[in-house]
Amino acid sequence: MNQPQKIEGVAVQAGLPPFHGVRLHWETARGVGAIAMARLHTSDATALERALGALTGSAAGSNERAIPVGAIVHRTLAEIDDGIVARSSSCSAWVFPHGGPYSCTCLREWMCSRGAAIDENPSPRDAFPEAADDTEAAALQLLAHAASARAVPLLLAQSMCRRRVGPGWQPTTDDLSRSRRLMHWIDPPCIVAVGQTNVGKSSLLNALAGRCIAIAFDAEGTTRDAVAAQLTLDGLVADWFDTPGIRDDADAVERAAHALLEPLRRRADLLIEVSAPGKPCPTIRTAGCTAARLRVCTHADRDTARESAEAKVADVCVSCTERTGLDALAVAVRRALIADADLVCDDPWVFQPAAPLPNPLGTPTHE
Ligand SMILES: Nc1nc2c(ncn2[C@@H]2O[C@H](COP(=O)(O)OP(=O)(O)O)[C@@H](O)[C@H]2O)c(=O)[nH]1
Ligand SMILES: [Mg+2]
Repeated sequence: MNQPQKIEGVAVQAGLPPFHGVRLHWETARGVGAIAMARLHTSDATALERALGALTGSAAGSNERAIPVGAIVHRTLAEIDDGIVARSSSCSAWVFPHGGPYSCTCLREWMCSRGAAIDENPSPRDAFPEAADDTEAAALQLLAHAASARAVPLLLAQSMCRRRVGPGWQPTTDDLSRSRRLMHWIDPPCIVAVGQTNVGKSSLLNALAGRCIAIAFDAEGTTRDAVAAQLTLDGLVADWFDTPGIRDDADAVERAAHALLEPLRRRADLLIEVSAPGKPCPTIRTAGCTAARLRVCTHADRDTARESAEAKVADVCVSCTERTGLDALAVAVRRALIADADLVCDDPWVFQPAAPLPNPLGTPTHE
């Protein structure tokens, strides 16, 4: 009964798949990334040995390629990818494959088809048993999902912040609002650019991205669907949506595209109201839209631009063709979403679970 046998070069108990008893949790930021993080944990060290053996093609126990506690090694992963395996304790290990969504999906399916159980929502303490306290565990869990690198120092400081204010600290409404804004470092905020046709909305996205994502052309109605890209603006990773221009004589297709965009505008964290000299941004009334707003005037390269009514009321003036004003725009965007004061406040950040919403228009192109 249950004699050891060889499957794919790995000693396993007959009848038991190699990942039997192993829980798998992906701790990775949404979107495309360089490196993904998966955590394997069990209540039984032999089960983990067996799983790691199967994953890395090394036999458990006797094999010299077995991975001892504390080791960090580079291995082939199920002949799907290669990556780093770190054995953090007898019952848990981290696997760091490449972050491409396709190879991550293949690896996850490979492990699940061999008996691994997906851990959908482990508590921070379960996910990070090595953390010194609950705050550090929660901070590490958010860190693993953080889209923006600027989250790192702030998250790492949280354990000390908590100790400083003591156990009796109660967050005020301002603390909760600040904490919500700080979550933009974790889940990319949704930024939607709106305005008349031909003011430079598509050119603005292209200028910010540094490449052609949206077609910019001086025929009205060129952008008929929302086009999205993930941009990093003053260190803040954000999903930027370019939308069709608003005009009175829109045809049926354009009007339908606008109706489809209503949920996107409602979901926006920031509306960029784009104008150009002589072309103000129409008033955008969206029921239930609580987004912050930023007024951007394009065509700053034109001689008369500065004197225009649109430039005078704009928060930022840019030239998409000369690429001027883009850094100031990036800072203004970050400030509209996360205030400067939020960055220097040393009171605790009250964490909410990272729960990224799927993009209504699919995964944006990654910048
Ligand atoms: N000179 C100048 N031309 C611009 C600027 N922004 C956009 N344009 C031009 O304006 C036209 C319309 O731009 P587009 O981005 O398609 O506008 P959209 O309809 O709002 O998306 C194109 O010919 C662009 O090259 C700018 O800042 N300066
Ligand atoms: Mg356009």
